[in-house]
Amino acid sequence: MATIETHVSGSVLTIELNRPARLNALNAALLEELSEALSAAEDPAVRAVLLTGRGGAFSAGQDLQEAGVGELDYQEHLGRYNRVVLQLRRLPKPVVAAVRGVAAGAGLALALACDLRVLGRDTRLITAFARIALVPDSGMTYTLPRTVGWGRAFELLALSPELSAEEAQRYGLANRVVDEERVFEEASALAARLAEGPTRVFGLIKHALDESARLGLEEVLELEAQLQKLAGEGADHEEGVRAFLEKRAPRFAGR
Ligand code: T3D
Repeated sequence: MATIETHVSGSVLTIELNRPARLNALNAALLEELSEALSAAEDPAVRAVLLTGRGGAFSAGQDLQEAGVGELDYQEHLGRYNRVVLQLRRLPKPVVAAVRGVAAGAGLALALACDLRVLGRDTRLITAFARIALVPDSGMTYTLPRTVGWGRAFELLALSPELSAEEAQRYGLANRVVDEERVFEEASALAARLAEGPTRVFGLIKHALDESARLGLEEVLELEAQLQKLAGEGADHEEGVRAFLEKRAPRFAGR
């Protein structure tokens, strides 16, 4: 693929945005290839995904130099973004974002659609949309207020400050902050650790969290009961309990 690089190490699929000269700005070709790579992540042999950007940035969002921006067919244009956001959220396995340098606009939205984010100490997060008089898209009005709260979300979206990694961590947007040169290593280690976990249950947890955002308490309790039945019937649950009783570390198969 021209704009995306992928490689598999163990059960971790790494997907790298590969347009470093433009800070991995997103264009139609990249979004198509990203979608293809995320489809490949559905392979049961893949138990965690690492999303990163080549060079000094995660992604500067929509490629503003791409021919046609401003006269786009928005249905088709945003359809490409929406598809990858839904793929990230619906993938029943954890996705870790390794965010170096800067994540802006839809680039930040992609990072927010991942399950965990590792940032470098010098990484900047910028919602960016309002800077060019656009409303947020790619799910940012869903993910951002649910992470940072309503009041902060409006400020970040309207004033679009450069948020430092330290602030991002305080706001709950970063799970880990490490030295810039250790971001990939730390995120890879996290993905590898998750890939040894109960993958199917991670998928159920992800589903439960996403659904809880739109359900009332009674419905959440009902959903938890349904998901617990599925988890309880899984081979990993049996292995987890057996390992506990035998006083050893569990060996989860992801089922
Ligand atoms: O209409 C729609 O498309 C709807 C969908 C919208 C989705 C969105 O994502 S909207 C938001 C789009 N993104 C932005 O507005 C961010 C634009 N970029 C910046 O503000 C800055 O570049 C950064 C704050 C991200 C980084 O600043 P800095 O100083 O570290 O780097 P730089 O010098 O500005 O950029 C380096 C190069 O990357 C530069 O190219 P050059 O001059 O060296 O040839 C710059 O033009 C290029 N670049 C950076 N961002 C983009 C980009 N090229 C195309 N598109 C970009 N988004």
